[in-house]
Amino acid sequence: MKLGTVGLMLIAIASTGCDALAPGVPTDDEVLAGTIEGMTASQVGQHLAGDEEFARVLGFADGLGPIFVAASCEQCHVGDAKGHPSFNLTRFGRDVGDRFDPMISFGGPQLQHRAAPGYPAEVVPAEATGVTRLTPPAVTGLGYLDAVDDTTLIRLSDPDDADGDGISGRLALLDPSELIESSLALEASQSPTPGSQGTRVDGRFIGRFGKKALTVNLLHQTVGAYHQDMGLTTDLLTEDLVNPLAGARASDGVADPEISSGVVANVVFYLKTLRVPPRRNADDADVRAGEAVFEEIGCASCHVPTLRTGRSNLAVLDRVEFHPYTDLLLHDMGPELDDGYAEGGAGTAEWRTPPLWGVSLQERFQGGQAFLLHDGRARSFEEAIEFHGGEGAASREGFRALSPEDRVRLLRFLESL
Ligand code: HEC
Ligand code: HEC
Ligand SMILES: [Ca+2]
Ligand SMILES: [Ca+2]
Ligand SMILES: [Ca+2]
Repeated sequence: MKLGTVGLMLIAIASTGCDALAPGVPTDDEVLAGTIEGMTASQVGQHLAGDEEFARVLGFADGLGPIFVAASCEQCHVGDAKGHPSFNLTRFGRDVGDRFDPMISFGGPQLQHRAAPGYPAEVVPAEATGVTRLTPPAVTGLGYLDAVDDTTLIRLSDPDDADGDGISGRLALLDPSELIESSLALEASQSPTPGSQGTRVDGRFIGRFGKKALTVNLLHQTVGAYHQDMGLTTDLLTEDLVNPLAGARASDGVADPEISSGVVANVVFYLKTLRVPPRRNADDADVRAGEAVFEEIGCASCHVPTLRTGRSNLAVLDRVEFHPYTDLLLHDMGPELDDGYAEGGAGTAEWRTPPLWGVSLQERFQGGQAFLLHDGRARSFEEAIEFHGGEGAASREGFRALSPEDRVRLLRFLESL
């Protein structure tokens, strides 16, 4: 967990004297983790309780598995930051003409490549036509994104490109399921304005978290992570995940649910109340000029600089303006980023715009080298921009056409995020 990393560094400094402070030690505005300011003492208490669960390493006696990917949230989301590609999740499926088949009978769509002793782990079947690898995203600032009203997302979307700018952000529309409806109902029961989330569009629900916007809120995302990434059951997903190719349904012998609703609530609260990654040098002249370039060449059409939350039962998240640099919508990014894998409301080339806040703080947590885009394939901002095809192609052309000075300014701006 965050205190772990920073704490160890501080111990190292204390034992070697102040000279060690020079390089490598993050200052407060470089550390991602931390609480939103202005919370009550009891809210900070719940945040810390959730932090502990987020970091907790679970074992087979706790219900880990029988098949799983990692043993704690924090193993993938180290320091609440973007993770290293060695912790990528793998998902697969196949194109069967009229639709994309998630290959449930082969253990799809998500690969669990680890298993309890004596139990068979999964492998990607040869029949899969689409395989995608997903790098763990940072989890900071997500409470703000969770608190945005559906109506804001509906207003931002432009599926038919009515304004003719070549960009047609789409809502990720998810077919109703018991899991989605219970996740929405549970959250709505705590909200002052039930209905700010859970709007039905053509009978379907709006996805907002995950790289293809597969989940409707942080509760849905959290129970899904426990289940799919760790093999842990909860009140909302009560049946253990098994390898369908393992023959008879083996149980892990641990009573379900393995994770209590109290723990889930604390983890969700933790995610909701992680602060926004701090900016650096935001008032620098080049950085400001770079932000203007970012808008001029159309980056800001998808990486929307400013959003506002709706009503929230948490005062710190109630109707506040914030700067995520995302529209939370799906965009067709062209063949450049098409892994042949579709899920939820998103096609194979579609990805939800990732927030850019904190984007330049991540490499420290990824082993000193940045791994950008959904699978970590880009090692620099320039490389990431070069992969922008489809709806992103016009802004890529805009980037290529920049004068050397403006290009540097744009990069300075990204480095300030
Ligand atoms: C094996 C690695 C791994 C583990 C373990 C894991 N995650 Fe994740 N997490 C990911 C990846 C990869 C994604 C992107 C998934 C997607 O796009 O659907 C993700 C996505 C998320 C998101 C959505 C972020 C966003 O911006 O949309 C949240 C929130 C999250 N995880 C929380 C958790 C919590 C809470 C746990 C523990 C219960 C957990 N994760 C366990 C790898 C992991
Ligand atoms: C059409 C919408 C759109 C436009 C326009 C756009 N982006 Fe993106 N951007 C995305 C999407 C979607 C992704 C995620 C793609 C993926 O993960 O494969 C992304 C990813 C990125 C990333 C990597 C983020 C990360 O966490 O890995 C950076 C950096 C970035 N964009 C910067 C820019 C810049 C700079 C511009 C303008 C030159 C721009 N984008 C224009 C949609 C857009
Ligand atoms: Ca289990
Ligand atoms: Ca599986
Ligand atoms: Ca069990």
